[in-house]
Amino acid sequence: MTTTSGNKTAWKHEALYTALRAEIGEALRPHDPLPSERELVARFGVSRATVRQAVGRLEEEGLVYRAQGAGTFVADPATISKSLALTSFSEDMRSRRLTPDSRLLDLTLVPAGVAVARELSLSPGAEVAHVRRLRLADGLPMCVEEVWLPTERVGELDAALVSGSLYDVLAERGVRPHHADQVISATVVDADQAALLGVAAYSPALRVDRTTYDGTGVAVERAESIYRADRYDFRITVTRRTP
Ligand code: 16G
Repeated sequence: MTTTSGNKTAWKHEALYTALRAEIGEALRPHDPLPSERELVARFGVSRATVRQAVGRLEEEGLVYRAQGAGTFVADPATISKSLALTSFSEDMRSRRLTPDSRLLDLTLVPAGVAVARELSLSPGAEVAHVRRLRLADGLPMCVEEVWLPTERVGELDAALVSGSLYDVLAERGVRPHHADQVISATVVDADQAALLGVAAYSPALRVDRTTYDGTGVAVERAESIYRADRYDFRITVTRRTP
């Protein structure tokens, strides 16, 4: 009994989700409002919970976005919305059904230097692997990413290892990014970044500086990512404090 009704609910969810995805791809344009919850309940003969589940899934996939008090709208597919969960570039892209890829621009062992050493709590002379990559989504350049990793904490890296997900490589070595301090700021791209990203020099970009820590609070990565502002944004849920 329970299984049959469970299956029925799952089937209704899938049918509604598929119908909405099709509608988003065909009839609706970016920033158009999605039909209201009540309308969807009536049209598809499903419960409110099913509607919320299907719309929630579309939101997770970045296909729609919610505006507080105004409703749910079709997202602009040219923009990737990044939540503030600690995820990797590869995870972000895959969750949006895009294929992540990288072009390695530099992989060298260098002394940390004063600025990186301060972030990673190392001595300035300590060895770090410097990895600079162009990150792509479905073949389109999305971001230029530079990371500095303390070799004494994460081990040696080679080109083959950083061609895929760096966080997967770290996980295989038992290094698990747990939390990070991030600063997001506005910037413009220089000539080199512009050529890599396929935009004009001085185009707007989002710069994200991240220091990543493992579960014990030890810094394992310093990263600086420059994202094309026309293809990327950050989504933050803010909650009002109750007195
Ligand atoms: C994200 C991280 C970056 C990390 C990379 C790993 C931000 C701002 N930066 O781009 O610090 O090195 O993911 O991605 O989120 P990967 O596992 O796909 O190589």
